[in-house]
Amino acid sequence: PKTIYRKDYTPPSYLVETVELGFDLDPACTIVASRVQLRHNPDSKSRDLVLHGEAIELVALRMNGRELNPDQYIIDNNILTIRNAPVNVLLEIETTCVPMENTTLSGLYTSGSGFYTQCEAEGFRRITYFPDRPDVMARYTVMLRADKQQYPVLLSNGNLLEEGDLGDGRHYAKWEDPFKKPSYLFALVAARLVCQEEKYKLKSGREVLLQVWVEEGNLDKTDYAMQSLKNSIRWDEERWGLELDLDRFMIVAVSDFNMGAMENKGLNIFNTKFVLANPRTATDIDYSGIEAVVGHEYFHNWTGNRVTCRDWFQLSLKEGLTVFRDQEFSADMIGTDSGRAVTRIDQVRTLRQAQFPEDAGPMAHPVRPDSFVEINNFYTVTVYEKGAEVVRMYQTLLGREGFRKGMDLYFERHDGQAVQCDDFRAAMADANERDLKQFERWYSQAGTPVVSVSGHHDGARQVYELTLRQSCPATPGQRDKKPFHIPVAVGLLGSDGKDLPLTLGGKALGTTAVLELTAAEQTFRFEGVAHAPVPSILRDFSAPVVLEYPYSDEELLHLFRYDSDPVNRWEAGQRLAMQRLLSLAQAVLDNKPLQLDDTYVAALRAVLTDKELDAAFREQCLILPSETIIAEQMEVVHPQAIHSARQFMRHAIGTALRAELLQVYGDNATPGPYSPDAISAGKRGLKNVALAYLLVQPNTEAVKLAGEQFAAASNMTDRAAALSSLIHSGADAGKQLDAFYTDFKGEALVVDKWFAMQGSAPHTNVAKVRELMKHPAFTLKNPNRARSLLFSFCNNNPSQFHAADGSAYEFWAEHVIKLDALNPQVAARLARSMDRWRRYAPALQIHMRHALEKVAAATPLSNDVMEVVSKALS
Ligand code: B3K
Ligand code: ZN
Repeated sequence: PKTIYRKDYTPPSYLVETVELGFDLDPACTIVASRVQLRHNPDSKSRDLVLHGEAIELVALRMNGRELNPDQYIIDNNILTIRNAPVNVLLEIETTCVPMENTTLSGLYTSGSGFYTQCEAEGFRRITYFPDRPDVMARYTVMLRADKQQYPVLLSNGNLLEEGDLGDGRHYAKWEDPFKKPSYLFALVAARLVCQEEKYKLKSGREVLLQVWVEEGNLDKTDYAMQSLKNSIRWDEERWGLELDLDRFMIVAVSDFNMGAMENKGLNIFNTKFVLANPRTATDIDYSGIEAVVGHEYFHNWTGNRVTCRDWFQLSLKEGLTVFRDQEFSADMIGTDSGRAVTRIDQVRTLRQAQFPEDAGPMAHPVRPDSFVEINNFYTVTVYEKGAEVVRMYQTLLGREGFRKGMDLYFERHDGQAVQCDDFRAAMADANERDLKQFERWYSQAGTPVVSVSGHHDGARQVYELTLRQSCPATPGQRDKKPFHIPVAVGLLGSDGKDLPLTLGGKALGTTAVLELTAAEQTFRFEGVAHAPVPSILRDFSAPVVLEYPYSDEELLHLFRYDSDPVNRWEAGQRLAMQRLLSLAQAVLDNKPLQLDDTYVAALRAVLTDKELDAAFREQCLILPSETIIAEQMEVVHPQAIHSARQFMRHAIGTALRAELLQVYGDNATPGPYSPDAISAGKRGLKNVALAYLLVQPNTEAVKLAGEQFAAASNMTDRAAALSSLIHSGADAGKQLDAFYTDFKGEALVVDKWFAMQGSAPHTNVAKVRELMKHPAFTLKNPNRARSLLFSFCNNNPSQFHAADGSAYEFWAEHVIKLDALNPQVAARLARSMDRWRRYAPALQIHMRHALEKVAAATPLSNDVMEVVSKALS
């Protein structure tokens, strides 16, 4: 496999003006006729016309009206080259492909009884020969022809120009996209679908048509997606002054899909998981996922589509920015400060659970990678979530207004262009007349920076000094790191728990100051501080770093009780818990008795019972760091010890706070019709986390409570939570599992939950997973189903996945290989489960290495999986 480097970028030799595509859709053989008008790019020295093509048959190729013989072009390694082409070229290309055999779900494929496409990153070349790179932007016209009975709905990007019958039982539809776009944003859908539609008035007064297309029978699950779409349109107008540029905007749900959704121009294609919801089938988390993803894809229309990426190394230009935008959207939809904080806490959790480990492992890469083998492996938490943190830091440094100015300038300069991360940074800097040169390191250096802080109080001079030191661990290919430009938001708490007014260099800064750490070490002197304060550092998680500060238990308890910054208040609780979890895990290893101190329990009790606090925030405070996050804190990882420690602690909390948990459980019922709003969802979340604490181990009272909740639940959130608590406790839940399956076997997304709950339950060992795979509803071919069982076992059930005999690693290897034959992108995701193998106890490492080597030796093996396992082994 070939490595592609960012430094090797060259501009395209030819630019495309217009593309006319004709499709004769047939699952067994689709004919694609393409007429492409190209012109030599004056920025390129080469006159070689380069087209990509993969897994397609070339039937005919004409240039400027003349048929080309096979000796007039070269096809090598999926690249078709016409040497020394004229300045103006009209290409007419005819190709065929086989959608029904396309299990990769990239390019044109069938799902159920319909046709769908996925072109990002390099799927368009699986449809026709084309310069399939994002810096080639063109206008598209698309003619679709298909059997009318089987495929009554024919959709593509932009506006519908005409449709009609062809006489032979087939019909056609002609679409035109008025906007230039890169090929990765092309889409078509031909299927038997129905839609919920609505006319929507933009602020300008223009009316647009909104549609959500689903399979018949799912029309009772489209309301929330439609509502989220309308909210997204409104929010983009209000917060950023960005208007929908098309007269029609469509969302299509498909059940076979590699990821969450895709922002094709005017025709977003979604995994059903992020469209379909009603109270009976979807949980609160599903609802908020729908809101976020509908928003995310819609926001791409400006950040990604109107302004796109020059090359795939710039992926975070659109993804980091668009994740930031969807995060802000979700936060604004809740509207309260504490609601915002809860969304922020969730983001911090994701970073620690997935991004920090990625940044510390064999696949570590900068937000803007320098090289890749397979670009699909770089749709990562680093590019997306760390990328969003990088965007957020601009806003923290420049303020909301300054950030908005930068955004405005970015669109003013680059609308209609394919640009680089540097262009975004330049817009931010220029609009604010700020030097953001050093900030570039957030794009070029991988790894999670560590900020170590020490405090010193000088009572006589009434000065409080904070000294900040930064460093960043080595990552593959990057040994030495230069200092980052890090915004560190800081507050100081007095002994009464109140924020002190902050003064730095004679300047009053309110109660939270954003310190700009740019050197390896810097000291900041706060004036007028009479008594030693407790510092609240990295408020609102102002930078994606690891913060080290030698907090005492007393200081953490103080912050956990009083910090006015809810994220740091939660963080103090997490630190208190982590210290205990790590000592407990050590005690397990040393065969020492386990104990949990009353101080911690009392602090938790105070938060749990504080009715001034939102239920959602209390819920967050109750959730202990995950086994994965704990593992990242250990020199040598012992998954079973971690599991035992965490279970012990949860059990101890559940026992000590039994009365309060029962009280909270009762107080947070949500009677009446279901609503996914944040207040109601927060109550259900708190109630269900209380139930889980009461049911760490099976006991008559809690089993009864969960059984009753399961039977009486009027919504999926409560029903799934009850069932999950039962299964996770190890109680006999056979009856409920059967009932759940029987009730929902017609709802694929609910069956996914049924598998996922079992896959992640600590009593589910690899033998049980193998047995579940024999269930008639299981299939590896559907990515959601494969993820529901395999990924939840391999990623969310560490104590079983890391079974001492290595049997689960063998299972992993076997299924990475099996999946790879069907769908390399999904297989490569599963391959990532082994990223951190070098940190495990030596006995486990031996088994892990074997499993990795087994995968690496398999033939054939996709570049996707090869890249992941070879980096893991190297
Ligand atoms: N842009 C797509 C992701 C495409 C993934 C290709 N392997 C979805 C999104 O980020 O909105
Ligand atoms: Zn995206």
